Amino acid sequence: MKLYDAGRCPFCARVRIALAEKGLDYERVDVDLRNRPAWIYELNPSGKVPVIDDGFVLPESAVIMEYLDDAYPENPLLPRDPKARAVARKSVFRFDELLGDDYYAYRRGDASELPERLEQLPVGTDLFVDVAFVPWVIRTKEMLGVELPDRLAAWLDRFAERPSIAAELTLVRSLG
Ligand SMILES: N[C@@H](CCC(=O)N[C@@H](CS)C(=O)NCC(=O)O)C(=O)O
Repeated sequence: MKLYDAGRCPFCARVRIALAEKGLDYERVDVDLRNRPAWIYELNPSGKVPVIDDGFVLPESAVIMEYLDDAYPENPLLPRDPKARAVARKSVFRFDELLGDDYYAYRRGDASELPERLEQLPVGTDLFVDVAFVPWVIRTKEMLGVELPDRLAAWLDRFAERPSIAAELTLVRSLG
Protein backbone atom coordinates (compact mmCIF):
# COMPACT_ATOMS: atom_id res chain seq x y z
CA MET A 1 0.00 0.00 0.00
CA LYS A 2 1.30 3.46 -0.94
CA LEU A 3 -0.07 6.69 0.42
CA TYR A 4 0.62 9.84 -1.60
CA ASP A 5 0.70 12.21 1.28
CA ALA A 6 1.45 15.72 2.51
CA GLY A 7 2.07 16.33 6.22
CA ARG A 8 0.16 19.61 6.31
CA CYS A 9 -2.89 18.25 4.55
CA PRO A 10 -5.82 17.44 6.86
CA PHE A 11 -7.48 15.28 4.18
CA CYS A 12 -4.28 13.19 4.11
CA ALA A 13 -4.42 13.09 7.91
CA ARG A 14 -7.78 11.32 7.69
CA VAL A 15 -6.11 8.54 5.74
CA ARG A 16 -2.96 8.41 7.89
CA ILE A 17 -5.14 8.01 10.98
CA ALA A 18 -7.47 5.48 9.31
CA LEU A 19 -4.51 3.35 8.19
CA ALA A 20 -3.02 3.46 11.69
CA GLU A 21 -6.35 2.60 13.34
CA LYS A 22 -6.76 -0.35 11.01
CA GLY A 23 -3.18 -1.50 11.63
CA LEU A 24 -2.27 -1.39 7.94
CA ASP A 25 1.34 -0.91 6.86
CA TYR A 26 2.04 1.50 4.06
CA GLU A 27 4.76 3.34 2.25
CA ARG A 28 4.48 7.12 2.43
CA VAL A 29 5.22 9.10 -0.74
CA ASP A 30 5.62 12.76 0.10
CA VAL A 31 4.04 15.15 -2.40
CA ASP A 32 5.26 18.75 -2.39
CA LEU A 33 2.04 20.75 -2.72
CA ARG A 34 3.91 23.93 -3.71
CA ASN A 35 5.66 22.16 -6.56
CA ARG A 36 3.45 19.23 -7.45
CA PRO A 37 5.06 16.53 -9.55
CA ALA A 38 3.47 16.00 -12.97
CA TRP A 39 2.86 12.31 -12.21
CA ILE A 40 0.35 13.10 -9.45
CA TYR A 41 -2.12 14.07 -12.22
CA GLU A 42 -1.87 10.55 -13.60
CA LEU A 43 -3.01 9.22 -10.22
CA ASN A 44 -5.63 11.92 -9.63
CA PRO A 45 -6.66 14.30 -12.43
CA SER A 46 -7.36 17.05 -9.88
CA GLY A 47 -3.73 16.85 -8.70
CA LYS A 48 -4.84 16.55 -5.08
CA VAL A 49 -3.66 14.33 -2.25
CA PRO A 50 -4.38 11.97 -0.59
CA VAL A 51 -4.26 9.10 -3.07
CA ILE A 52 -3.75 5.48 -2.09
CA ASP A 53 -2.48 2.65 -4.25
CA ASP A 54 -2.78 -0.94 -3.08
CA GLY A 55 -2.92 -2.12 -6.68
CA PHE A 56 -6.07 -0.03 -6.98
CA VAL A 57 -5.50 3.71 -7.22
CA LEU A 58 -7.99 5.81 -5.26
CA PRO A 59 -8.20 9.52 -4.37
CA GLU A 60 -10.73 11.32 -2.09
CA SER A 61 -10.16 10.96 1.63
CA ALA A 62 -13.69 10.00 2.71
CA VAL A 63 -14.00 7.47 -0.11
CA ILE A 64 -10.59 6.06 0.80
CA MET A 65 -11.72 5.61 4.42
CA GLU A 66 -14.76 3.64 3.26
CA TYR A 67 -12.69 1.61 0.81
CA LEU A 68 -10.19 0.68 3.52
CA ASP A 69 -13.04 -0.50 5.74
CA ASP A 70 -14.52 -2.57 2.90
CA ALA A 71 -11.27 -4.04 1.60
CA TYR A 72 -9.62 -4.59 5.00
CA PRO A 73 -12.51 -5.33 7.39
CA GLU A 74 -10.40 -5.87 10.50
CA ASN A 75 -10.57 -2.99 13.02
CA PRO A 76 -13.62 -1.35 11.43
CA LEU A 77 -14.07 2.41 11.40
CA LEU A 78 -17.77 2.40 10.53
CA PRO A 79 -20.36 0.97 12.94
CA ARG A 80 -22.13 -2.30 11.99
CA ASP A 81 -25.75 -1.18 12.17
CA PRO A 82 -27.00 0.07 8.77
CA LYS A 83 -28.73 3.11 10.25
CA ALA A 84 -25.71 4.05 12.36
CA ARG A 85 -23.52 3.61 9.24
CA ALA A 86 -25.80 5.94 7.29
CA VAL A 87 -25.75 8.56 10.07
CA ALA A 88 -21.94 8.40 10.21
CA ARG A 89 -21.65 8.75 6.43
CA LYS A 90 -24.11 11.65 6.47
CA SER A 91 -21.98 13.56 8.98
CA VAL A 92 -18.88 13.11 6.84
CA PHE A 93 -20.81 13.92 3.64
CA ARG A 94 -21.81 17.21 5.30
CA PHE A 95 -18.25 18.01 6.44
CA ASP A 96 -18.14 21.34 4.60
CA GLU A 97 -21.27 22.71 6.24
CA LEU A 98 -20.52 21.17 9.65
CA LEU A 99 -16.94 22.46 9.86
CA GLY A 100 -14.92 22.89 6.66
CA ASP A 101 -16.50 26.05 5.24
CA ASP A 102 -16.20 27.94 8.53
CA TYR A 103 -12.73 26.57 9.30
CA TYR A 104 -11.34 27.80 5.99
CA ALA A 105 -13.24 31.12 6.22
CA TYR A 106 -11.71 31.69 9.68
CA ARG A 107 -8.26 30.79 8.35
CA ARG A 108 -8.66 33.33 5.52
CA GLY A 109 -9.83 35.98 8.00
CA ASP A 110 -13.36 36.04 6.55
CA ALA A 111 -16.60 36.04 8.54
CA SER A 112 -16.94 32.63 10.16
CA GLU A 113 -19.09 30.76 12.62
CA LEU A 114 -16.23 28.49 13.67
CA PRO A 115 -17.04 28.69 17.43
CA GLU A 116 -20.63 27.53 16.80
CA ARG A 117 -19.47 24.78 14.45
CA LEU A 118 -17.02 23.53 17.09
CA GLU A 119 -19.75 23.54 19.76
CA GLN A 120 -22.00 21.41 17.56
CA LEU A 121 -19.48 19.05 16.02
CA PRO A 122 -21.01 15.54 15.82
CA VAL A 123 -18.00 13.72 17.28
CA GLY A 124 -17.73 11.23 20.12
CA THR A 125 -20.16 8.61 18.83
CA ASP A 126 -18.23 6.60 16.29
CA LEU A 127 -14.71 6.23 15.02
CA PHE A 128 -15.42 6.93 11.33
CA VAL A 129 -16.77 10.41 12.06
CA ASP A 130 -14.14 11.11 14.70
CA VAL A 131 -11.30 10.22 12.32
CA ALA A 132 -12.84 12.30 9.54
CA PHE A 133 -13.16 15.44 11.69
CA VAL A 134 -10.19 15.27 14.06
CA PRO A 135 -7.54 16.61 11.62
CA TRP A 136 -9.32 20.00 11.55
CA VAL A 137 -9.93 20.00 15.31
CA ILE A 138 -6.20 19.43 15.88
CA ARG A 139 -5.30 22.20 13.40
CA THR A 140 -7.89 24.57 14.90
CA LYS A 141 -6.16 24.24 18.25
CA GLU A 142 -2.53 23.89 17.22
CA MET A 143 -2.31 26.07 14.09
CA LEU A 144 -5.13 28.60 14.40
CA GLY A 145 -4.65 28.91 18.17
CA VAL A 146 -8.40 28.71 18.83
CA GLU A 147 -9.42 27.45 22.27
CA LEU A 148 -11.68 24.44 21.91
CA PRO A 149 -15.03 24.29 23.75
CA ASP A 150 -14.84 22.11 26.88
CA ARG A 151 -16.68 19.12 25.39
CA LEU A 152 -14.43 19.08 22.32
CA ALA A 153 -11.25 19.61 24.35
CA ALA A 154 -12.18 16.66 26.59
CA TRP A 155 -12.97 14.52 23.53
CA LEU A 156 -9.62 15.40 21.91
CA ASP A 157 -7.72 14.65 25.13
CA ARG A 158 -9.31 11.19 25.28
CA PHE A 159 -8.83 10.56 21.57
CA ALA A 160 -5.16 11.61 21.79
CA GLU A 161 -4.53 8.60 24.04
CA ARG A 162 -4.67 6.54 20.84
CA PRO A 163 -1.31 6.25 19.06
CA SER A 164 -2.85 7.30 15.71
CA ILE A 165 -3.97 10.65 17.13
CA ALA A 166 -0.86 11.20 19.25
CA ALA A 167 1.22 10.74 16.08
CA GLU A 168 -0.87 13.30 14.17
CA LEU A 169 -0.55 15.80 17.04
CA THR A 170 3.22 15.35 17.03
CA LEU A 171 3.33 15.83 13.25
CA VAL A 172 1.21 19.00 13.36
CA ARG A 173 3.28 20.46 16.21
CA SER A 174 6.45 19.81 14.18
CA LEU A 175 5.11 21.79 11.20
CA GLY A 176 5.48 25.14 12.96
N1 LIG B 1 -11.83 16.26 -1.53
C1 LIG B 1 -10.43 15.94 -1.39
C2 LIG B 1 -9.67 17.19 -1.00
C3 LIG B 1 -8.16 16.97 -0.95
C4 LIG B 1 -7.40 18.29 -0.93
O1 LIG B 1 -7.98 19.40 -1.04
N2 LIG B 1 -6.08 18.18 -0.77
C5 LIG B 1 -5.26 19.36 -0.84
C6 LIG B 1 -4.19 19.37 0.23
S1 LIG B 1 -4.89 19.55 1.86
C7 LIG B 1 -4.53 19.41 -2.16
O2 LIG B 1 -4.06 18.40 -2.65
N3 LIG B 1 -4.46 20.60 -2.71
C8 LIG B 1 -3.80 20.83 -3.94
C9 LIG B 1 -4.70 21.61 -4.86
O3 LIG B 1 -5.77 22.04 -4.43
O4 LIG B 1 -4.33 21.77 -5.99
C10 LIG B 1 -10.27 14.81 -0.36
O5 LIG B 1 -11.13 14.69 0.52
O6 LIG B 1 -9.31 14.05 -0.47
